[in-house]
Amino acid sequence: MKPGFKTAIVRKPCPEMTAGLSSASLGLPDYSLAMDQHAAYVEALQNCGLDVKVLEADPGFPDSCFVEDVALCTPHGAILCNPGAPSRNGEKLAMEAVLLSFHDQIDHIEFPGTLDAGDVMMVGKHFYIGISERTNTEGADQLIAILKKLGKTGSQVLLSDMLHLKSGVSYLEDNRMLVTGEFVDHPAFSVFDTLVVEPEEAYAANSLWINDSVLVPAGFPSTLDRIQEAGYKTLVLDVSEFQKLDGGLSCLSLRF
Ligand code: CIR
Repeated sequence: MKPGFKTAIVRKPCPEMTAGLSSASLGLPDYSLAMDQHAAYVEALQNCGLDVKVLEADPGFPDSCFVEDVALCTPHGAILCNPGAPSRNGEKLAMEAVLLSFHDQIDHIEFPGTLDAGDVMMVGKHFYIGISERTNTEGADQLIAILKKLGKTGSQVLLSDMLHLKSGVSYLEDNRMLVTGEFVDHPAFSVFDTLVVEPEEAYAANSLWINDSVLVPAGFPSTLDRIQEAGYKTLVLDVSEFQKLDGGLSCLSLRF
């Protein structure tokens, strides 16, 4: 069954985002343009029928607009992650309070486990968990135990190149998945119909299904064509300033 999201949580970028983590070599983000792009992103989520809770910018954490990494929201409960980058770990404190405004209780990933939810991809009741520089096997094992309690399952996928699992694979529902790089022909995803994203457009593998629409980053025409040919309604969004920090469309929100 498709998830049918009702709510999203986002956090505005802060001027300090120029000090965010990056491996992209695309230059520093322009804060003012990032704010405009973020506002357009919020509007797109609203156009997909979501009620969007917009959190104020947190200048103490340059990467804090990438809320996806800090929590995992499932249809049956929320989990506070333990982000693997030291400069981002403290983002979880503010997010805990936000999650508790939606849930009576939440679960936690704790040291020595680390887990960024950018490494977690939900496919119905099953969750694929990337083992990356941010997410370790202890974190993944803790998450699998929590998921079991919630009536769900999880499995681990070892990453070699990507920052996060969802940097290279996105589930578009209906058994269909966008894949690029190390995930093309990956045995973990062999049961899915895959739409392969060419290496030149690898960033667009992080496109985002929301309630039968797919948000696609601007500037990746062949991936856009492929998604449209598969029958999806698409919304194209320019997120260039977040790409400069290795962040994509999924990273900018929590959806549940
Ligand atoms: C980071 O390196 O943590 C941020 N600059 C980008 C996070 C992107 N998040 C994601 O892929 N889920």
